Amino acid sequence: MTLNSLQKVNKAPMSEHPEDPIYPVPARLLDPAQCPKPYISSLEQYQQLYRQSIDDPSTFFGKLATELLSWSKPFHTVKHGGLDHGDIAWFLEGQLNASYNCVDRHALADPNKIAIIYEADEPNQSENITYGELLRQVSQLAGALRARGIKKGDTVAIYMPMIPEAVVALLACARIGAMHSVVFAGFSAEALRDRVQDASSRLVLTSDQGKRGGKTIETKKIVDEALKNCPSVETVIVCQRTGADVPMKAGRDYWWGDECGKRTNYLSPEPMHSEDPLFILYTSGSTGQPKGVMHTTAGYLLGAAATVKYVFDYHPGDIFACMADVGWITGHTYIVYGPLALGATTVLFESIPTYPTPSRYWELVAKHKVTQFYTAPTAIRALRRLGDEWVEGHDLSSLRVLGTVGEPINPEAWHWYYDKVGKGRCAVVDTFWQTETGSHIVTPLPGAIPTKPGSATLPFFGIELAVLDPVSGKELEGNNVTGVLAVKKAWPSIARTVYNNHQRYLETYLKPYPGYYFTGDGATRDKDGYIWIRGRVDDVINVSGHRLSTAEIESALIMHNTVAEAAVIGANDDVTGQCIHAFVCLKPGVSCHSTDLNKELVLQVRKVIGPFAAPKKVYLVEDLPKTRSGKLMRRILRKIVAGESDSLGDISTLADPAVVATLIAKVANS
Ligand code: 6R9
Repeated sequence: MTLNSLQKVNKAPMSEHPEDPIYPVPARLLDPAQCPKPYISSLEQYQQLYRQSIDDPSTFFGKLATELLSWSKPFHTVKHGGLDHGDIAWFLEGQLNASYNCVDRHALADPNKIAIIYEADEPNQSENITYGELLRQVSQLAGALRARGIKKGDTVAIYMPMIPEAVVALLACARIGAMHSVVFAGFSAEALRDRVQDASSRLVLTSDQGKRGGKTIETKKIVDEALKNCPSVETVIVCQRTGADVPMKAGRDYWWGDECGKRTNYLSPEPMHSEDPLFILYTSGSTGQPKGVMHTTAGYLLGAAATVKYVFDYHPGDIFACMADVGWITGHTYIVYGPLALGATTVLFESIPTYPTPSRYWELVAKHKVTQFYTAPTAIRALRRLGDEWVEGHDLSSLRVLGTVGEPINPEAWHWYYDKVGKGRCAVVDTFWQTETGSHIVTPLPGAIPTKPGSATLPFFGIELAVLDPVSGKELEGNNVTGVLAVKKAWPSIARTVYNNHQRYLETYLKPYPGYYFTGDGATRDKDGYIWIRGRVDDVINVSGHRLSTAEIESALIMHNTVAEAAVIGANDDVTGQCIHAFVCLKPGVSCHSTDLNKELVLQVRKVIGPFAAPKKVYLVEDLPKTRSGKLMRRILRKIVAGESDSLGDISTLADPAVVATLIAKVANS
């Protein structure tokens, strides 16, 4: 892996309000007349428990796993292995089933309790699904999967819109011990194909179409296109979202309703070992090839449940609303597994924050009396821009905890969230974590940890952080240090491997700094020991909280028949955090002045990866800045786009330093 860490760790203070006070825990949260008592209600209590979790993880997590999860066979050994050898294992002899934990035990206790509030694309179409109903639906689909030959250890791809059946799909796989591999339904046919092939998925769960923000998405058509080249797929089960007439391939495609209708309403869950895989989820890294990050059953589920309990301070009766898509890790952990493991009511939101108006989120909160609300800074920034009038006049008094995730939150957006949405009465939790960490690793606890706008604050239980010098790998002790963020010991929900490529797991996460888990993010530990995440130090771009690799976008561009070479960088963007700028060199003889070609290249990326990866700007250029050994210097492009051409640093190693002036002119004129 090549790390540009030194240049990329942004040492400038993040907060534009250095005089900002520390925000104490809102008094309302600690007032028993107004709110349930937070599980962790003082900084001292957090510190004491945190110490225990680090000094004696076996006792701490052994107790938590017994309290929060139901086991069909108890574990005896809490932890084994670690970061040195990449042989991490937790709760070794134990057996449990994730769908039992997320459905059965709550359905048995109270079948009428609402598990899912489905807030459909059109606001008047919401629907409630009880735990009893969820158990029937999960059992039926699990039975249908089995009847189609899916067994423990097989992979099932899920490419679905945000409808209740998507949640049922994850849980049905978990019920029979099949690994799910959810592919975000914004990915293109080609991206879906690559992920289906990599995981050798045997069956695909999908829908006829999708609905989002009033638009129709041709989900099944995309699946058909993808499956032209996926010999491992024997069966496709299609759920009806719109009832559209979609082509069904005889002998391969079956209707969800027909398949489930034939099955019994109860199917017993497959007992799974703690370390049996639960799912794979693809994420972008430094190379063009996405990684199938694999999570196992017990540790992941414990991380999910424990963070919903402590970070969101979930209490029985709360209504939990995470606005992410189930296609990303945030949806897996905080729409499905975490809330359902605790028997919560979870909101499944099919639409977008601005449909039909920018009040949609706040109408949803008022309508369902949401207590915990979780979204991304990009949504907060976009809504803030549209004006306060959209948030005013809605009854948001049910809210206690406001979460953010996906990228650093700038203080302006934090303040708006805290003041306008939370009315100063709610805790804002800026939760830092990753697909690979499974659940939050640096985050405030609402009743205990005072916050600073823009800081993810302090580590969650069991997370021993280190800020490392990016070059020497030495740990930077004490406060007021900036480097790369790493974790010193394995915790229950850390990913165990990259599907079919353990070597890549070791090389990406454990070998860059031996003995540590490397996050790929830069971070500062400030004078009070608070963590400020500085963004990725590898070639990953974060657009609206979506992780994209420069290499992946570049290879999509190069597939276009006019393109000789491409270099992609992340530039700052007021709404999406970062956006993509692409520098493209055309093949000899291709004219570089066509605006149509610009559009075509953007379309090319949409087609190969998906609309969310589309470059905001494409520059057609004669040459790219390269070293004499041919290494692309993206750093120079980043500086030029950021308007920092006067501080390009050493460009003497460039094969042709004259390229720089041409690029500066090109960017200035575009
Ligand atoms: C959960 C999720 C992970 C990357 C991560 C970092 C960025 C996530 C953040 C944050 C600053 C936060 N990130 N949360 N940066 N503050 N609170 O987003 O997973 O899609 O794997 O992305 O997102 O750069 O490394 P994933």
